[in-house]
Amino acid sequence: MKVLITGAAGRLGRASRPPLRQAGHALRITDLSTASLDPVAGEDALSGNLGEPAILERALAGVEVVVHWAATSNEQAFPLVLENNHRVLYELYEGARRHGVRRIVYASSNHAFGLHETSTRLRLDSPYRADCFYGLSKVWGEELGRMYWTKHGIETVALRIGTFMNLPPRNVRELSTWLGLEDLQQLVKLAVEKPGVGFAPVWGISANTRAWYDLSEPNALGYVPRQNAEEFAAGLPKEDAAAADDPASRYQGGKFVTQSWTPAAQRPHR
Ligand code: 15L
Repeated sequence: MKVLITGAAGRLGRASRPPLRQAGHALRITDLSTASLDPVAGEDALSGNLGEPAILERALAGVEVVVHWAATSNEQAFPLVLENNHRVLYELYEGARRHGVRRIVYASSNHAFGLHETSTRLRLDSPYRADCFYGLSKVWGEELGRMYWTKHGIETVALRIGTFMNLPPRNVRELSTWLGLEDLQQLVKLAVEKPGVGFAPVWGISANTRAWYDLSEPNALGYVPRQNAEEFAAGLPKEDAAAADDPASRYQGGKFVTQSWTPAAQRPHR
């Protein structure tokens, strides 16, 4: 299959390329012109910003499936999130219609759910609770995908990525959100290849003992994670006991929650 990978020079992009190449897919890889794509055999590289119509048209020509990692990937000033995660995503889906793309594998995020408390175990149909404008853009992106499936028959696999750093978990929160390299690679391959999924949300995390997600629930890809962050738990640096009322510990989004947060005493309603 001809597969376009956007954000192909980033952490997720780089890790996605080998399993898709090995499975025999022809890859077109794109990233901003400032990023090093380092293409190898089986990959054709295109540098540039997908927000520019000419680049988008070249990127999508002949493509059946898009794996879309390119985005603003954490909380930033709203105009930047609006440009990269809303407008460019809209252009990508409209481009997909023009070019007959069958499926978009979309990089959603745990931050679409980050204002759920850490005591909550989420199911695939749990309500969104974005923890910042970035998280909210991922809610919007998932709903965009669902709409294009119903109205235009373009499939979307929404990968709700937890924490993928291509490293062992670095703190207690990541014991819940961690996604290991092997699990990411089987997930991406399934997301590209599994036939007939329609609109399919999937938790992009490993089989973590402390997961905030109900992983016993079947998903459309048949993704069954095999790694578990818990095996690294003993080696983690000790963390000070968090204050019971610290919103970064109370809510799943952690520090994304408190980047902008009004203390109770300063709120118009308490
Ligand atoms: C995300 O969505 C971010 O893109 C990533 O940088 C991490 O911060 C991750 O979530 C996380 O929650 O650890």
